[in-house]
Amino acid sequence: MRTQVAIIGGGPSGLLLSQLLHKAGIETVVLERQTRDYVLGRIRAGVLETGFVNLMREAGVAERMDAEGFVHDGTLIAYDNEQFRIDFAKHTNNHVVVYGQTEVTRDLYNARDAMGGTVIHGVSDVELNDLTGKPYVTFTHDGQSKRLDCDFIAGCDGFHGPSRQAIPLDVRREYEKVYPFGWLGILSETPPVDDELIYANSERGFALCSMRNANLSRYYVQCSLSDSPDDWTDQAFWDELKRRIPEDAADKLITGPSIEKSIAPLRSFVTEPMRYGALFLCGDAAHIVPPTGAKGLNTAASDIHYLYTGLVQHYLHNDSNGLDTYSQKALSRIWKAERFSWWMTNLLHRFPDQSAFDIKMQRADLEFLRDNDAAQTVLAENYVGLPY
Ligand code: RFL
Ligand code: PHB
Repeated sequence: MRTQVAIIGGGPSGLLLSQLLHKAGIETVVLERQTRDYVLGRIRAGVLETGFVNLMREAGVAERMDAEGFVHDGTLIAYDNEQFRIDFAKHTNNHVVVYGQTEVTRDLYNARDAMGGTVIHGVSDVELNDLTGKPYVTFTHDGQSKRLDCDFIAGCDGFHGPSRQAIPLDVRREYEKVYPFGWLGILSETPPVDDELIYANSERGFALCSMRNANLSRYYVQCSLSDSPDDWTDQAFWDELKRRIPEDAADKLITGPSIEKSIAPLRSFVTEPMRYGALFLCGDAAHIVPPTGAKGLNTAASDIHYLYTGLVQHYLHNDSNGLDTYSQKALSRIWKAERFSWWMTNLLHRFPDQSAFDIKMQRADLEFLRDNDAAQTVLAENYVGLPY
């Protein structure tokens, strides 16, 4: 088999890249380890920056998102029993769109089917070969060994995939911070407690009220890394959430059975460089943020934007500049999203080793943010997404 761009991983990064390139007349083959149902069963991000929304439009897959996504012009920040609002519209003239990653992925799969794109599910033993010469990917499918020759490889295979590991250790540099807690999340078929998201700092730990649609809510509480979802009954979850959000929100919270419950660890991680020879890393394969700023999926999208424009320049205009500057441009934006997610995580969580002084600093940071327009602008600009 031969293609122009071999894409490893059929999550949102790989599918979006494949769809954009196909529309520009560039051939791709996507290799995905899991079944489609498995990929669609993963409940992850829910907040899209305008840059992501625009890429979905450019890819011709925005119809349902434009009809069903919710535009959010602001967000609520709560601490103790107080609450204030960051007005994105006022500070940035911009907004975010609430539309689940599951739906984004479903729309992308449907578009790939409609265009006859090649997505091969159930591959194993993926190996990346001859990255600085004539690149090719080998893998097993249906019990047979296969070889895919290509010009370029896009490593869109998430944090645990093989692409990042294919960059030699003497070239690769990794930066990591692991946080001493996780997020326990539940999905429930209940109306959201508010029209906007509530990020809450409480003395019992962080909580977040989010949503997917008018009758589907997503809630999180900071939990211990040693907890398992089975330790938490639905009732225990709702009781704990209510203790961490302002009283009026707790009073109007509508609870119900959870339809999904999981724990995600929190990590900041960046690998440099994001290009090695013919290999380009995108999304979680290259970097991870803690979910506090809703940046995971959105940083994946900015990588895809830079790689897609670089590949179009290369194939359609015989210009390699976009590919040559990919790593530098992508990383420059990634580090700012890393900083924002790290800052928001520090602002809103309780840390096991936090001193009384540290808690006062956090409180001062929150009060400054509540009272200061410039500080609110900084948060709003980062939250709606820095320009590409
Ligand atoms: P993905 O979504 O992990 O997709 C990678 C794909 O590669 C496949 N793969 C392989 N394919 C072939 N061969 C192999 N050897 C392979 N190894 C892996 C995988 O099966 C998968 O289909 O990465 P991508 O596309 O870069 O997208 C990134 C986003 O998924 C991610 O940034 C966000 O979901 C992060 N994230 C969240 N982000 C937010 O903005 N808000 C959230 O609330 C939020 N919650 C989360 C999250 C990530 C989580 N992870 C990674 C466990 C919750 C969780 C639990
Ligand atoms: C979500 O809805 O899953 C969500 C929203 C905002 C975040 C993280 C997760 O910061």
